[in-house]
Amino acid sequence: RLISRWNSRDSVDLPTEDNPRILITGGLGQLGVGLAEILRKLYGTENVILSDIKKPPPEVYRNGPFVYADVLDYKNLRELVVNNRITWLVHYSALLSVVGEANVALARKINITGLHNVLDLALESCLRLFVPSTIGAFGPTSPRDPAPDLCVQRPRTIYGVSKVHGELMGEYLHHKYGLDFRCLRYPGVISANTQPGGGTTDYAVKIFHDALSTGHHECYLRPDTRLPMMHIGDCHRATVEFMQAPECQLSLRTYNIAAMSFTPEEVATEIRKHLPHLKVTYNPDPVRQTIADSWPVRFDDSNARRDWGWKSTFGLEELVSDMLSSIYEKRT
Ligand code: AKB
Repeated sequence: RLISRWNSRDSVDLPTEDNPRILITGGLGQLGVGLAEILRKLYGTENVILSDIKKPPPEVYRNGPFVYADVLDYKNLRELVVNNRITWLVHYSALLSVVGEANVALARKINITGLHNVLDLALESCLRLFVPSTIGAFGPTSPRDPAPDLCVQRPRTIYGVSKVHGELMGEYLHHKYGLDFRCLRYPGVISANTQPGGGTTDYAVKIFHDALSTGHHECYLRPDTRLPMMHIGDCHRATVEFMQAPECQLSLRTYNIAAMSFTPEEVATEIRKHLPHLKVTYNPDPVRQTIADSWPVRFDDSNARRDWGWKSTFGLEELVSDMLSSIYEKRT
């Protein structure tokens, strides 16, 4: 019996370049569950492991493997990578801009110490490592319209500082030791089924829910605050296409990706084409307004377009009709 069990290991599918085994950290945030669903369709349900420190809702357990993973616990992470033959790691654990400012010590721990664990593990285990960065990695002295891939980056939030640190550490380890580090700077991501957790761009999700429930949205930003935004479908597609891109196509390791830029007033006007009674009042919050004013109003993503063929599909019009119909369907 022992021998036959041993022999049967010959048929174990080992991960290959085209058949990765993927671990997603911080999987219960805005992006993890949706990305896992796409990756599972491409690479097989059992080959994509979602992880977090929280207990997920039952459907997450039903849809595929879910495990506990604490990015501050190196041994726990290493055990997961070794036992599951992981080859790609998508590192979504992070505190966003607003919660980060409210708890700088915790943001430093999760966003910097946690990232160091993931970088060390990726290097040790030869993983392809994806770490998202953000418009928040730019600051008031960066070019704002548009912000190019390479320019001055002096962010004024712990979130931004930790993301620039991540970009630089990943690129350093790539150049020094060949770590396959891949990083995209995401705009504000807009999704119907998942909530963002404590960011400056969160109003752009809440306004849709408010439009369909009470018909009134109180916005914490000024009506003319323009920020880069993206539909979650484009964000997931960019992430998957970038992870699949052959290394020889990448002239950079950190790319901006863009889709659209709008102000609260512009998105409200577009929503009113469907729901004319939407009322928006403005009560700017000093913390969030100062953060938003320090960020770019537009991204230059020409390098991503040239190197690995990035192209967004949702503009403001498509985003608004998709968000309204998806939220409406869920409510009825
Ligand atoms: C935030 O607002 O903090 C995030 C981001 C733009 O990175 N959504």
